[in-house]
Amino acid sequence: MRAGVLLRAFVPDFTETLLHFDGFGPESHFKKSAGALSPTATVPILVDTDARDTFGDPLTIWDTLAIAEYIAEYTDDAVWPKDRVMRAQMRSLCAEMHAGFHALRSNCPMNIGPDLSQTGKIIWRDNADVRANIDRLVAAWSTALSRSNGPFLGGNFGAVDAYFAPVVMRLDTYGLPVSPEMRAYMDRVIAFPAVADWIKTAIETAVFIDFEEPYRSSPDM
Ligand SMILES: N[C@@H](CCC(=O)N[C@@H](CS)C(=O)NCC(=O)O)C(=O)O
Repeated sequence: MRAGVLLRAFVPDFTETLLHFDGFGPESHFKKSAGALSPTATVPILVDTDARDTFGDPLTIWDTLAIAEYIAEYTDDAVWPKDRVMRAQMRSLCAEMHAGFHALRSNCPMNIGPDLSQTGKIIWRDNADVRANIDRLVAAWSTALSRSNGPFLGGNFGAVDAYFAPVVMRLDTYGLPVSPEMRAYMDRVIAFPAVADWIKTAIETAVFIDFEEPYRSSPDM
């Protein structure tokens, strides 16, 4: 989602290819397709067909943070705040999200579309680590919004908001308790055109994958 949102927000011309998660084993279509493009066989993968690597092959970038930085350089746009101090703070938040919030990410796998608020109530009740992750989000977002004056964490929509978009989706899908200030930020992220378009594509192309959906037995529930 993060790379897809960044491309939609900042790159006028790109093609998106969806690799369905049919499995993560070496024989899966996903692993074979991703492995043909990237040394880690994970997504996202950005291929810049206009740029060549040292072997003359199209340039491939296989990590979200590296993709965000590449888009920032390539577009010379406001992927990061112009202010150096603010830029360092937004980069810190991105790194924190990239490497942290494990309880929220593992207990609440991102799922666009279904209402999993009943599941969210049980997760909230039983999982102190998830509650601690959300406490940290309250502090992080509130501090960033008051420093930048909003409407997004670093002022204008940027890499840090794309980074937190999957977190916003988890809080929303699982109906986890958030402050009014967080809810207002979440609504602004969800309504931002690049995010709204990514969500629309996700819903249109959704396939039910049981091993990715621990809380549903079918697409209808
Ligand atoms: N460091 C990478 C992690 C990428 C990653 O783990 N992607 C997941 C999907 S969100 C994946 O491809 N998983 C397949 C697997 O682990 O085999 C990034 O954030 O870009």
